[in-house]
Amino acid sequence: MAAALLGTRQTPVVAIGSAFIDRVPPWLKDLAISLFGTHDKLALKTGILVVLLALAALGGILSVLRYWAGAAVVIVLAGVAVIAASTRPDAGQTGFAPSFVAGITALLILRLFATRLSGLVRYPEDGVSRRGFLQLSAGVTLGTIAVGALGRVIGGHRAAVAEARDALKLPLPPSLDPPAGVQAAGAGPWATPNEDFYRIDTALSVPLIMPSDWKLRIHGMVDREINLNFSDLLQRKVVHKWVTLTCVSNEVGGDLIGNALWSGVLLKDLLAEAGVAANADAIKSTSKDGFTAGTPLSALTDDRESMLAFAMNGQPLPVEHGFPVRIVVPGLYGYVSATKWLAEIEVTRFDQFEAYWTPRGWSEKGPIKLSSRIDVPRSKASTGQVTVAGVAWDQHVGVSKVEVRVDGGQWQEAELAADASIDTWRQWHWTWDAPRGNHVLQVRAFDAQGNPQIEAQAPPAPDGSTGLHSVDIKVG
Ligand SMILES: Nc1nc2c(c(=O)[nH]1)N[C@H]1C(S)=C(S)[C@@H](COP(=O)(O)O)O[C@H]1N2
Ligand SMILES: [Mo]
Repeated sequence: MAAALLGTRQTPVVAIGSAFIDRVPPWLKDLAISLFGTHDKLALKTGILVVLLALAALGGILSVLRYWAGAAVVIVLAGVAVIAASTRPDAGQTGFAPSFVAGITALLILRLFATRLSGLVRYPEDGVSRRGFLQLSAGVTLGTIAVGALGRVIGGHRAAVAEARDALKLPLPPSLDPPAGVQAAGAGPWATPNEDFYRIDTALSVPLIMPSDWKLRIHGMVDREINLNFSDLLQRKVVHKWVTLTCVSNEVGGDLIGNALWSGVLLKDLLAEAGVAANADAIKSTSKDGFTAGTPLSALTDDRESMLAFAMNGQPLPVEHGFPVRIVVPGLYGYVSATKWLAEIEVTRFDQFEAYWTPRGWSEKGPIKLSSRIDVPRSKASTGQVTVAGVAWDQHVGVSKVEVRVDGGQWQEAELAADASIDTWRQWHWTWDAPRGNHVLQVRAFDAQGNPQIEAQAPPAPDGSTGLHSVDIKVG
């Protein structure tokens, strides 16, 4: 159940089984395959469960004699599962958790049984203890079956979607390599790997959509309604484009920003095909789970290549990032544009609707604000030549200059890495001859027209934070 809720495949049995498969000598693997054929995995799981039952029985017996001896068996067992789960290549950040939860649950249940059983061992004829024990056994059994079944329903659907995702053949970009020269010395990766891409949404459990079930309806103030399924979408002309997404909730210096190579179909083409009414000024996009975003039509029909994206860095969208289809609009914060698990697009007018975040205190329109961030160093440096590096962004406007200053002194121009386009962030670096002591580094950027970044501090609400990123560095 915990694995299903957390969306990880690492149940204790799967984790230990997978770790075991990776470690068995080849002859044993071959023997298992020759004995059990394609049922070798079932055989392994059965074997694990048999060993588990035997150890559980041992733990139970020990716990009646001495609770902690039984508990030790459980702790070792759960510990092995936690280690196995957290060292799997696809462990992620939550892989260890189901085994951990299993260990805690087992300890609690062992405690309940141990108290009931020790009474029964002392007074075998006592009907009350006997009934208590039987009731507990029945309760634990039923509870286990119920929770397990629920976990299987949730997890099974997720697994089916993951499998369908793995099996997709998508029109992919010719190369996943970043354009030449965009990486600045010392800065973090210019292209954000999917696993490290920030995730922000209101979905407590992610919508699980089979590509074969995905449908999009484009309607409202249009001449012709368009209905698309996933294979219709893939038949269309596909573009690949690097775009930096940013969340309006990003604090100054924050990490709710990521840069990826998106593949998809231009919204401009679809909207032209639908025939948009002259007095329409917005689209309201709705996700499978009911989130809505309101986006100015102008940002979808101009030359910025806003798209219905189905791939991210050459892979089908990860489920958390909107599988199978989301919107990507360069230059606008995610909350007004980047609808994941897209289900519907209504062409309309801003005076006709309110999108999800508007009545919750966020601005109706959300162009991204010019910002910059220091990535290295963040807290310490040694005296002498220190590389100061980071990113600056003003999507769909562009960054023309970045400056750094130390302890409020003169602004010094940093060196800019190459610009992939005005729709991505731009890296910069600057070499600092760092003297011993505590210092404050600050950065500011200028947009393509030479306007400086807003220095006044403002919080994210209602339309994006402003202020300069400062870091305190201890040099020594
Ligand atoms: N369906 C849905 N799409 C959504 C959201 C959401 O809550 N639900 N959040 C938006 C916000 S606020 C942001 S910043 C981006 C984040 O996209 P990411 O999680 O892929 O980084 O998705 C946008 N799309
Ligand atoms: Mo966001």
